[in-house]
Amino acid sequence: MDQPIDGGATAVARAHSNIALVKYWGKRDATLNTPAVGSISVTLDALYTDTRVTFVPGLAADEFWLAGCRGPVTRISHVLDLVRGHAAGLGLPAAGHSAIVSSTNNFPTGAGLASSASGFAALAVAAAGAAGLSLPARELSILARHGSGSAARSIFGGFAEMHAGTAADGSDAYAEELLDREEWPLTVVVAITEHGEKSINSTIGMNESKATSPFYPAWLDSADDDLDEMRAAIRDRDFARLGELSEYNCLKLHALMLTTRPALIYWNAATVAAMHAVRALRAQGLPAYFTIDAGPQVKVLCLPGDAAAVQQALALVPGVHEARISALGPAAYRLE
Ligand code: 2P0
Repeated sequence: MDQPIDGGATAVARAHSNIALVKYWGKRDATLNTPAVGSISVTLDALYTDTRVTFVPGLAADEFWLAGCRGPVTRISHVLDLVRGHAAGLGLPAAGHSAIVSSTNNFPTGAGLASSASGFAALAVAAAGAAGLSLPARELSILARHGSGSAARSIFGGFAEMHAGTAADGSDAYAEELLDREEWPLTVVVAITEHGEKSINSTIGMNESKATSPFYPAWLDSADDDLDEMRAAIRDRDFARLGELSEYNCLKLHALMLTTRPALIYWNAATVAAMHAVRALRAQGLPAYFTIDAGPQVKVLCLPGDAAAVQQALALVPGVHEARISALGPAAYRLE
């Protein structure tokens, strides 16, 4: 990380990426960035973002640096504006200052590995800290949601549920922890099939699905059933039920994407080959289940004792560059 800038109020935070088992796609309110459906995810230990925020007196405008390169600042300034609003209410000096935000990811950015989830969760924690605010996790989750819907879940470790909410001001659209990672230590093996950035970002993609896919109403209607069943699978520690439902919900999301106009095809040949490899493992008696987000990477859920076998099988799939094993991760936290 860069050195702190003298005279500014600084905080550094780390937040881990997450993978949804029951997925978010579609917005209830685009301005508040509230989701149309709830979601349930696991936080990943192996993938994280570190973010430093410094409020600098006299700085003309917010700046965002990702791995040392200047990045787009609009969404970041939106989250910083909310932090400045909280700070103004308490008479804190950050209320009147622009900020320098610098981030690094330990994984490929914008390629379906949820860098916006870890990124905006780390931003929420670091910006609140740098401003001198002490916000409860629920408020941090709402703050992160304004940056990116999936980021609301990355405030928490282990298993987290995001509530779609119904309130007009978005105050009940937050995530909370369902289970600590120690309570059910599952493993996720991440097969990386492409390092480049994805072609259509999630925000645009989900708005197009809502506007054009005939499957969108069915996606909304069936979400609560999946959430209920996933909560029960987690409560009962029923891995087969969790895995089967994760695959089903993932394929339902991709059916929605494929029937969007123009079609959202996030898979490549290696993505499909990896899905078949997971099903072949299962046919041999090894319980492993895939899930895929808005990108070509395949995340495979398995029990910790099977992780090495799953990694080996995925590494043999043509087009898989790397298969990375991850335990479940912790909640977002300050690094100092
Ligand atoms: C999820 N995804 O639940 C789903 C599964 C991708 C596929 O949340 O517009 O980047 O910033 O709120 O959070 C990706 O959407 O979208 C996402 P915005 P975000 O993880």
